[in-house]
Amino acid sequence: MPSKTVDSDVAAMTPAPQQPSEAAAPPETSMRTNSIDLGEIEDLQILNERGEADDRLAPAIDDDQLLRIHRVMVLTRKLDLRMLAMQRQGEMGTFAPGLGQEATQIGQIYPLKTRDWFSPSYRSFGAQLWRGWTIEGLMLLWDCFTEGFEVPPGVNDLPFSIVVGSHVPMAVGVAMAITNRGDDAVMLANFGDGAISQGPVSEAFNFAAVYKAPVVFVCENNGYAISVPVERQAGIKELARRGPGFGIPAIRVDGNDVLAMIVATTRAVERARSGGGPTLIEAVTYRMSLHTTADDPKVYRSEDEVERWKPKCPIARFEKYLTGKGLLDPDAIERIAAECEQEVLEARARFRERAKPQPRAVFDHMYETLPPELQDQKREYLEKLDRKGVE
Ligand SMILES: Cc1ncc(C[n+]2csc(CCOP(=O)(O)OP(=O)(O)O)c2C)c(N)n1
Ligand SMILES: [Mg+2]
Repeated sequence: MPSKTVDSDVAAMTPAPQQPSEAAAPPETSMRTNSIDLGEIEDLQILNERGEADDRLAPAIDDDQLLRIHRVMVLTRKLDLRMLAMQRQGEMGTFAPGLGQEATQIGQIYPLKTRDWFSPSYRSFGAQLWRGWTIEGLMLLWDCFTEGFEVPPGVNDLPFSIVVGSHVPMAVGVAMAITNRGDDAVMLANFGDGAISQGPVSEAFNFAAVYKAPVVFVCENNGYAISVPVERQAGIKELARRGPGFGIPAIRVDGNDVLAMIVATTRAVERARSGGGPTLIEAVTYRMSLHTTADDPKVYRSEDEVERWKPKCPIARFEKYLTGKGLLDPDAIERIAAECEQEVLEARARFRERAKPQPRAVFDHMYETLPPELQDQKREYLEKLDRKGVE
């Protein structure tokens, strides 16, 4: 790589070269430098904040599908806001809102076929809705009922893990198995800007590159890993740059632009399906809400920063675009929002029917055969419930 400048500290630390003989004069380019030319990385935006599309780049999607994409984005937001309210009212467990990441979610999942695989992080219920998870199932999941974690029949998704980044090597393993079986499917795994610093994610990148696994990595860069801003997470501004060092082509996408997400992911899925191996997509977005309901972001980020992201709202932007195409108008936008709200409330009623605490089941799901010390604890615990008359 050609050197551009020589950093003075590095020059000072570099041992003085031995006096060269005339014949063995070192070529100038052998001088050590820490000035690294990182090269270009592709950036993709199709819809600007005014909802105007770059027609040369916009994907050909028919009107029904565009409206379906919009509806699921709105449904995702309604579910998000409702679960937050339920948590605040004591009706929901700790949960991780995805407010502001709806385009990243629906855009990445749209190009997948039913036979493809999806390995999500915990902040992925928008994509899960698209894949066929039910709203009440997701409510059960976040309220810690084990049946909520059951993958719906016919859906090729893996359950998520809270251990940050731990699912990514497994996703690559599934992708390698797809190749070994000669199947025509791809795996898409998503994870956060914090997860990309985890060792297993680098190991997963390496395996995927070496074995040309049919996998798409989507790094949802929402600016924060709990309270750690991305600037303190990585020494590079563009996390997409992590890809090329492993031999993985990468692209940086406006994650609040659903069309750009669809185009980038479609390209990556096609590459994976045709034997071209993995792609890394960095989706640049923003976590508008809390890390989880156990978090208060006011203690580590400014209100101004959040305000600056509001005009980039992925739903408002897509609505402007669809309005410009004559597919939506203010009445339709209001009607769809009301229908989605109603859908969530009806699902909440079904959730309430099923969300019955099962105190007698607390020892049931960890071991097939309980170790002796836990058998003792279970007996004591059940006796206590009997004494208290708890069913
Ligand atoms: C291995 C591990 N370390 C720490 C945690 C605690 N933790 C939970 S979420 C999180 C931040 C992850 O940030 P990021 O990957 O950016 O995803 P985001 O939450 O922003 O979607 C951390 C540190 C964990 N769950 N697992
Ligand atoms: Mg993050």
